[in-house]
Amino acid sequence: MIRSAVTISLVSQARGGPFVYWDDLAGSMQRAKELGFDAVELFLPGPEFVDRKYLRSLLDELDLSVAAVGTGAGMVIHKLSLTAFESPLRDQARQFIREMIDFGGEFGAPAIIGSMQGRHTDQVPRPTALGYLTEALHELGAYAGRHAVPLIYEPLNRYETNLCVTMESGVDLLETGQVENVKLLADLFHMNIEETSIAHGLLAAGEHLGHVHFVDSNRRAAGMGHMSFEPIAAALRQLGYSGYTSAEAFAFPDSDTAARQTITRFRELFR
Ligand code: LER
Ligand code: MN
Repeated sequence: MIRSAVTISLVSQARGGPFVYWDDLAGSMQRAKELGFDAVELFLPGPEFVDRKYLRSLLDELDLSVAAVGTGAGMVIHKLSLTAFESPLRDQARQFIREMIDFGGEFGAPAIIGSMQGRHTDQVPRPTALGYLTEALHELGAYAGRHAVPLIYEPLNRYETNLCVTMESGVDLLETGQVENVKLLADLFHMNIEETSIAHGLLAAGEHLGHVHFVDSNRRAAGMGHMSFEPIAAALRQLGYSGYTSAEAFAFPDSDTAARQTITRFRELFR
């Protein structure tokens, strides 16, 4: 069964970004529960930012799960990247991600590599960057396996990376590199920019699909843009997808309205 999740960001440097709830962890989790979400996806400044016992107690009390944890703060705050020219920055990026894998793993949640993939540049040509990325996915995928969770890799749109921007290129990266225990994240916003057809993109991801960012064409909550969700839901059903569709969307016009709109559209499509 497909499960619902909603994002919570505690990263002040990412203000204005596509996260539904902000700042107040306990209050946001309470609202997620009241609205009927199964889980929360957490975007944190780092692995030590939230006390693990406190988070465990909130999850138990509210009967919520953690769908995934983001690692983008490594880029936003520390300017780290798995494909940086300077090798210490690449090493620190891996270390940051390992620590986020450990954090998420404690809650049965995978870590997501999105913006931490970086991009190829004049200094780091495409084959070199793809080599760094593949090597990192090998190591970090195996590392995630210690917690019995996958690692999640997210193709982004062309304005955020020039490495993999479609599901097909993500599949190619994983298969050519023989990378194990790494799944793909299908972010419908990025796909709306890059894919010929979002449904075909999902089907191309196939068994590699591990997570979905559920959002409309304009990055507002599902139902507040011009995305055709029926073919998307049909493709997910055809795949037998049983992971999360997680609302990574702007808090527009406000967090509760975006969350309520998301869960309403989720129920229409998947329940
Ligand atoms: C992260 O999930 C994402 O989609 C990126 O656009 C954030 O930079
Ligand atoms: Mn995303």
